[in-house]
Parts: sequence; structure tokens; C-alpha cells
Amino acid sequence: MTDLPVLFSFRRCPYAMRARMALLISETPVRLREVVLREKPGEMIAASPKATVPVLLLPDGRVIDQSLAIMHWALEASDPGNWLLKNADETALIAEADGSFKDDLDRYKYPSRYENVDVMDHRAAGLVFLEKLDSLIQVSGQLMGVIPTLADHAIFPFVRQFANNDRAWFDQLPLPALQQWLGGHLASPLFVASMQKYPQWKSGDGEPVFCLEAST
Ligand SMILES: N[C@@H](CCC(=O)N[C@@H](CS)C(=O)NCC(=O)O)C(=O)O
Repeated sequence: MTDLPVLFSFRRCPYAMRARMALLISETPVRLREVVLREKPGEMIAASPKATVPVLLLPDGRVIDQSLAIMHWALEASDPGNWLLKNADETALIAEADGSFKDDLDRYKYPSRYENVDVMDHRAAGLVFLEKLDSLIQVSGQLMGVIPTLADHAIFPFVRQFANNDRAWFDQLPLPALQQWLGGHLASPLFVASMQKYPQWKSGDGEPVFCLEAST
């Protein structure tokens, strides 16, 4: 078990959440190094100077430091949940979530980090994307059909963050399909397993093996 990939992760990071869920569902065990963002380990920065989580170090020395790339790497090796549709609509929806919706989420959640930000404008712009998700979910329960795929798992951690910024406001929105979809993913055994708590990793510490069996 010495040659497992190593994952630098941060429990509350939505990018790391989606990478962890893909690693779990694909049954790809990794050694998990829980990062505190204000004290990033030198080993992580040396591997990926852009210094964002998640970062996956492969036993052959390759480094994958984008969450979507980690999801694809894991699922291309093993995709028991049939998450990979490889369909252009799905790719475009994820790009929209990671692009304009994430920009609105950051300005809604952390307005003091930006200049001349109107929080309500960004909440309203984010709501337009939520309405789009709701209309997709209304068709058959998940974003791309009956079963949850890459899109659902790549996007819901960010909807979770948006919702939690003002839960009372989110809960009164007339978007029952979206609310039910989010609630279902938050309660899913996969998400619950992906949110297991680990102590901060420091250089020289051992690393817990992160896989479904270990977290149940
Ligand atoms: N495009 C990257 C973004 C990752 C990212 O921005 N992660 C945040 C945490 S949620 C981070 O590490 N930020 C660096 C910091 O706050 O110092 C990915 O998909 O992996």
C-alpha cells in the first residue's frame, strides 16, 4: 500500500469535494493529506506551485491539480456509476457552473474581497443559473437524466455553498426540483463518506487511506 496516489484535500472546498466523490465512486484508494489553506504544506506547493486544492500526486510522479481532471482520471479508469456521459451539453453546463456561476457565488458570499460589488445583483445572477438547473432536473430528476452523472457531482457542491449563504432565502425559492435534488445529494452515502473529517496533515505524518470501506 506504499504506492497509492496522494491527495492534498481540504474538507470544505467544493472542488476537493467533487474530486473526493469521484475517487470514492471509482474505488480509487488514495492517501489523504488534509490541508489548512493558510498553512499549505511545502510538499503541495512544490508539486503544484499554483497551490490550490485538490492536488493528486500519482505514484509515477505525475501531478493532477485540477479537480475536474482528477474526476476524469479516476472515472476513466473505473466508472461503475456511469458518470461519464462525454456529452457536449454536460461539458458546457459544468463550464458555466465553474465560470459565471462561481464568479457570482464568490461575490455573493465574499463581497468584501471585491470592489464595487452589489451582493443582490450577484445573488440574482446566481438565481438565474439555479433556475436553469431546476428546469433540467424537472425533466427526470437529475441534471442529465435519471441517474446522477459527472455534472451533478461537479456542480452540487457549489449549489450547496450558494444555498448555505442564506439558507432561509434558498429554502423559500419556488424551485422544489432543485431543492430536492440538492437535499438528495447532501444525504447520499457517497457525499457523507466524502465529508469524513481528518486532522490536518503535517510533513512527516502518516496519511489515512481514503476509500469507501475506510469511511463506512
Ligand atoms: N480550478 C481549481 C480550483 C481549486 C481552488 O480554487 N481551490 C481553492 C479552495 S476551494 C483553493 O485551494 N484556494 C487557494 C487558497 O485559498 O489559498 C480546481 O478545479 O481544482
